[in-house]
Amino acid sequence: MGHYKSNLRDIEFNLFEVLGTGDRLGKGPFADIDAETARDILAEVRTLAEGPLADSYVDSDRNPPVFDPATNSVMMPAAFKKSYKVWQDAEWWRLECTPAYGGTLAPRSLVWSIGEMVLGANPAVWMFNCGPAFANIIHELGTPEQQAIGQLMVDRLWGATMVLTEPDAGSDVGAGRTKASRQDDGSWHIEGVKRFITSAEHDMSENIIHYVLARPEGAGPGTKGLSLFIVPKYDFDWQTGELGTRNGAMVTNVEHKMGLKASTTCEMRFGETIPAKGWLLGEVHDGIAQMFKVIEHARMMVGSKAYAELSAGYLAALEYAKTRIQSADLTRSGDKSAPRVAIINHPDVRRQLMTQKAYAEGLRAVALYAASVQDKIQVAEFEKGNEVPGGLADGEASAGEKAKRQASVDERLNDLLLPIVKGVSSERSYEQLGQSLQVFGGSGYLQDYPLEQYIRDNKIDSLYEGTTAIQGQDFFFRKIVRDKGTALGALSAEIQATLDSIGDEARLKVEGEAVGKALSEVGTMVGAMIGQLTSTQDDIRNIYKVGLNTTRLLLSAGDLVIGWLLLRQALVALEKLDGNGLSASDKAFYEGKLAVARFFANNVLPELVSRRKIVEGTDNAIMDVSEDVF
Ligand code: ST9
Ligand code: FAD
Repeated sequence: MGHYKSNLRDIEFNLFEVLGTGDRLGKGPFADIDAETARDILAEVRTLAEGPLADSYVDSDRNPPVFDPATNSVMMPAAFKKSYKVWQDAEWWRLECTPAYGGTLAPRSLVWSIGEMVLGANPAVWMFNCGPAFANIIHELGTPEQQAIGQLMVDRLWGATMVLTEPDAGSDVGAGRTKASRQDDGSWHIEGVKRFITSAEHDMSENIIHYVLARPEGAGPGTKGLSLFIVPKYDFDWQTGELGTRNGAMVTNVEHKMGLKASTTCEMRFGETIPAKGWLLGEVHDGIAQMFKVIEHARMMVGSKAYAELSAGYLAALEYAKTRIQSADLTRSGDKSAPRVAIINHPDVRRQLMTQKAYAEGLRAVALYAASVQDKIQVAEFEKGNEVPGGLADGEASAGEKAKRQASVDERLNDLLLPIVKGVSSERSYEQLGQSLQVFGGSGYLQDYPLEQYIRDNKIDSLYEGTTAIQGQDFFFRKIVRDKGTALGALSAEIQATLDSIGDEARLKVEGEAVGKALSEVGTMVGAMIGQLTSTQDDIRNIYKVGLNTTRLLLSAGDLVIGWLLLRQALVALEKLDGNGLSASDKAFYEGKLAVARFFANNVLPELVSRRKIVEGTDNAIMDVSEDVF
């Protein structure tokens, strides 16, 4: 038995009992996958995840990839290669791949459910295997000639990378200095140094396609001056895929890092010894917008990875807490001869476990909710293709127009949710994994259990794909202010609709009131921050007040959405519990949903009151002191 424990029951609960994924299956864009097939796929992926994919997780941490500077190559651990091959052979990655290249269109909520299990079992397997998903970008944005490259990437299972970061351009991608110069044959030569590039070298595919941001000669500063180039490791025949000469995109170092060691993190030098030849994606200079299509996908992946690891950590801690006997029950602590009990009986351990459960299941609920919004966008896009034109009275919106309007709200809602999925999931998962380890006592600190590796592997999630600070700023400035509150309004309306649906249900009164109060607190925080932003007209330094609160707002909005979704799940659970014929395990599962919603409402959501007060009372005191004070 490997290290990984999935929670397929909860995944299926989200998909089929709460989010309505089942209703979208077997028709429209998802005609090829009905609900039964989806359940079969999930079960098969779980078997792989808990078995052969998880098998190499520990080994590749202790025996990480080896870099050979003489040949600029990397040897992957044998055990990892075995897991990787199992995943490639299973072909479930085709659900991430456009039908144009031989994939099957699947709802994103199903794809990310599968993703959760693979990412929880062995995250590097999913990451190395992103080539087919990257190929979608070429299909969508490439020229007709370039689209052939995407097909080769899928057919030959080439690897792929996203190449943004440079030594002096991390969060500030626009500071990148890597340059591109056009050649007479229409290709480009790339020159510069990139760092921290995931999957840039390995020995598991014959070729790797790098998606590189570089600045064409004469282009302007900042992100808007960057273009996106397709730069292969080996040159190749665009029709047959036959490999040609080695291209000048070289890995010159592989980092030694805290965790996630199976995933290679590479320094890359372009055009240093031989020219690094590439092609401008779509023959248009729109690099940052094009790259954000990859980034949005990758941010979803990172958020899913983060809570997948927390979920596994929580389930491991839960199992340990039921078997580890230590100390007497608190009610008998004065009695030295009282029987010793399993630690799950101690109130403080229960507090820790229930907080972990709340965040593990709550963050899953948030990610799958975002994914279900993506499902709706997929359906809307499909229906747009089938739209019946005109023939309506003045002022009457066609079904197509209505669908279009809704699609645009859904797109904005998805945009609003992404920093929550990425930023909140990574922060809370890391924080709570510390608590999972705590449940193990000193044993958790040993390599005998997976917790210490989970924590090391998880830390990266709040750093890459935009640090939490960047997610907080994205959430407030772009997803709320620039959006003029449209998506936030749509989300608030959904939360309010759940509150309204509670009606007279006394059993969820406490939870409903807590979520209602949290909604109002977050609304007040946003209002206060918009006030601070507006007051920059009088004093530009007031922008610091906003900057002091963007992460706080992001985490608070995350708690609100978690509280809301746990409540929504509790409503479903209550209905099930009121019915007949539940198995013992289902009864416990649904009762767990009520317990966790109540716990979160009583123990976490009230914290939003003090966070709102902090936001309202923010001044510039720490911006006014000198650096020497720190
Ligand atoms: C990394 C990788 O860390 C780690 C893991 C890799 C794992 C392997 C790969 C797996 C991925 C697989 C993907 C497959 C692909 C599948 C696709 C399927 C179809 N949303 O605000 P401005 C754009 S990689 C959308 O002025 P600044 C927008 O075009 C390294 N677009 O920014 C905008 O123009 P406009 C990750 C956005 O001040 C333009 O940018 N590094 C968004 O110039 C300029 O916007 C990072 O993530 C958005 N949220 O630059 C960097 N935001 O406004 C973090 C901006 O006209 N830093 N755009 O629309 C940032 O994000 C900064 O905020 C910044 C600031 C660079 C954007
Ligand atoms: P910096 O930008 O220097 O940030 C340092 C600190 O300052 C952070 O806490 C940050 O939040 C804060 N900060 C910076 N700017 C601001 C601001 N404006 N406001 C508030 N706080 C701010 N990159 C790729 O291109 N491709 C990859 O595949 C890839 N994979 C990676 C894999 C690993 C293991 C690692 C470690 C990194 C990877 N990265 C990759 C790079 C990653 O995306 C960057 O590390 C990340 O964007 C942060 O940049 P930085 O490390 O330069 O930190």
